[in-house]
Amino acid sequence: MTSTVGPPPYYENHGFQPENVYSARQPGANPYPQYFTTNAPSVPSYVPRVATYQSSRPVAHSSERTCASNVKKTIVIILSILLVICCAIAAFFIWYFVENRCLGSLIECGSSGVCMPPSQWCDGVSHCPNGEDETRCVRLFGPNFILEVYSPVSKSWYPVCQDDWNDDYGKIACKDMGYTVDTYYYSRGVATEVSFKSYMKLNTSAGNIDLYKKLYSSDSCASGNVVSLRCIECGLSTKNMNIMNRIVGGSGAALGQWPWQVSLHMQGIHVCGGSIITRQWIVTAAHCVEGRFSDPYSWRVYAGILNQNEMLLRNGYRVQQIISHPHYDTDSKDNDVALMKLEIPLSFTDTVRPVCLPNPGMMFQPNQQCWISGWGAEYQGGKTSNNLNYVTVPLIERSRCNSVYIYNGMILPTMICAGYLGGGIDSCQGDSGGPLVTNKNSVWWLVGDTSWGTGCASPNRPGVYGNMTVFTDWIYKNMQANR
Ligand code: 4AZ
Repeated sequence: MTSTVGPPPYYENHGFQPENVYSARQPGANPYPQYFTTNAPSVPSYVPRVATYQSSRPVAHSSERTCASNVKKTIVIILSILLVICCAIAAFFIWYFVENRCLGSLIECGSSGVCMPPSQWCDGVSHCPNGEDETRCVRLFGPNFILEVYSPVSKSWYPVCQDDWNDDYGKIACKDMGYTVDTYYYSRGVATEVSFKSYMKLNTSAGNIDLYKKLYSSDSCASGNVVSLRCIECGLSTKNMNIMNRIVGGSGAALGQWPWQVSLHMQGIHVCGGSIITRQWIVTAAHCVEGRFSDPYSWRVYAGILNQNEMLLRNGYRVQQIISHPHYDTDSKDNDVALMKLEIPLSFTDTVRPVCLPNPGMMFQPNQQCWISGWGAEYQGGKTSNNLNYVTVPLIERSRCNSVYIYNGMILPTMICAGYLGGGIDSCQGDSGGPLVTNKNSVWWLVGDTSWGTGCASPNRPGVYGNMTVFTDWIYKNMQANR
């Protein structure tokens, strides 16, 4: 990591965006295909008849000829416009039926072509070939981890009312997000800052049925409290540091300061960084596990150690599985994120702890500072560092980072820029895959994973990080499917 300071940016967390947000969907768009009514007026097939010149007709006066020719012209223009409109309508219908394979209000299971009625989504019974109908029903919203349940019928998320809620339900919801019960932290009622129009409430008289079948939407919540759910005690750094601390050249991390930071080794050499998100799952960059680096058995993961020399004396954790983002693109570095599953779960201590994945609805403030850490080179072209370094970097607005004099349109929605346009402080070779974190509400959040940049710490060439917000849904789904 190379390290000198600049103006704060504004970054909005657009949230847990279901399915393929990284490819085509715009933030805030409905995640499910919309039903399009087919009762549009039918368009008559219209064959234009253009009068041809007849030599037997009497020769018209010059003014009559001009008038007739003007009428003809107008007819031709109107017919051309009609033809263009018909083509556009036909093209739209072709596009619509290719893109949306499910008729009516049916919802497609991923991109499988299998269609399900909304009533079968989130009902506790898996109907889709890959269980998509039961894996996206819960999410945690905002910095207070408010539990929300998705209603496929109204196509919106509702907060869960605390009335009659208990830890057993909390554990079920956590399992549905891919967490294991052993890390379950708490379910607690919190007063709502904004008053919600509707809630999801528990029907306790419904008997011993599935959680989602017990939930119903209601306009009231007697306690006025909604469920705040923590599936894992994440984002806690035991090292009480002065968060304005800054190290020129980015050196000097203390043990326990960045307890989620891991070093990923291949054949005894540090290759990339990563972040602990659960006992068994590490988030890193897809470009770290490409090609000959894709074999899980050749990797070792080191957690809770600051010094690379010390790692060589230890065994490290074996990797059981590597899941690279299916839409990762080597050239553009689009979707540069991957998951590593450890063979043996980590034991959490003061120096080995998970970072929190960002929840949708988190607004990163204009002055929000972030931190990067890693064993990367201390200058462009240098060798990796023996000690863990860290430095503070501000986020840079995507539009600014995409300007002609910075990255000229190369910053995709799956990426975030952070650093200083003046240069001097940055991540560098060997920091890849490692964390870009921020502290909000006394919790550390994983904002991004170190991905790329032109050189290191050069002016107008800030670091580029994977935008973790758009990956959280993919991460939860994969943890859930590979438990
Ligand atoms: C790398 O190759 C790398 N300056 C990481 C970060 C940056 C450049 C390169 C950003 O791992």
